[in-house]
Amino acid sequence: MIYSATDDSGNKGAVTRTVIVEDNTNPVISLAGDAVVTIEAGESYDEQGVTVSDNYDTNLTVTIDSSAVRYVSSWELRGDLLGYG
Ligand SMILES: [Ca+2]
Repeated sequence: MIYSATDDSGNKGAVTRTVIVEDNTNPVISLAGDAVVTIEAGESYDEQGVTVSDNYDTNLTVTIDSSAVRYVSSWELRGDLLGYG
């Protein structure tokens, strides 16, 4: 922004202000549904999705990393319960 002033003799002074706009606020993402979902083996999984919002952006990109999906067999569950897992 440039601010300027002119006196009655036509002398002019000016000063500039630089405004830096930053977005340092992370988007807020929330699960729709429970954080832990248990399904029967062989059944399909219905993705419940997420809701996202941001302080500035409206065209947010949501990605899903399915590498965190873990199949737990009943044997593993038994092992966990018995302290072998
Ligand atoms: Ca933001």
